[in-house]
Amino acid sequence: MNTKQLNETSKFLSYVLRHEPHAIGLQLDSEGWADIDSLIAGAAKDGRILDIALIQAVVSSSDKKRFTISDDGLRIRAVQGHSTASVSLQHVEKEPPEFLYHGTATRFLESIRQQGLIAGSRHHVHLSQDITTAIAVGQRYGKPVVLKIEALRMYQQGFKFFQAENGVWLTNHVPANLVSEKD
Ligand code: HQG
Repeated sequence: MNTKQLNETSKFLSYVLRHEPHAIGLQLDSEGWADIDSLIAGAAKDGRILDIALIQAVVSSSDKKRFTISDDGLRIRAVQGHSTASVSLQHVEKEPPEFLYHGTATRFLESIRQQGLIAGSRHHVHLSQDITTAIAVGQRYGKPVVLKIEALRMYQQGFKFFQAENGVWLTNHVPANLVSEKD
């Protein structure tokens, strides 16, 4: 198992477990769980050979702990990042720290200044507690810029915050007046 194979499989798992389970005829329950045998069978029909050892290696090597396997070893899910309507994961609601960060690309700034942060196709806006993560996230779309969110103030105003199992912070929308560019 090499890094390339792990990365490609991780991308494939993100695709079917977060966005398009139907692409391989896979059913996810409302908490995002998929049966691992069905995942392997569906992937095989699509010409992608997976086995449990490869899946376990992807789960344990994921830098962001993107996936978890159930205690009985039979099911797998992505812990956040979904866009598919078949999943409505009940994340733990939590009081956030004073500030959270969001990495984006400079070309989105004008629109963010007007609309605030919106979830787009995913179910939530994704925020991180550290700036390094935010820079890496922003870099995926162009020249990165880190935005500082007044998370605790939002919470005190009644906005809900959730934390996924892997530590990623989630909220539904961040109003423009509580976002500033981190200097
Ligand atoms: C931007 C990765 C214009 C937003 C990361 C982002 C994350 C706006 C893009 C996870 C906007 C959406 C999610 C507005 C937000 N106008 N653009 N009003 N509001 N945007 O990929 O947060 O590696 O859906 O800034 O670590 O970038 O996949 O969200 O640039 O946790 O596990 O719209 O994906 O995790 O892009 O990334 P995305 P994201 P994984």
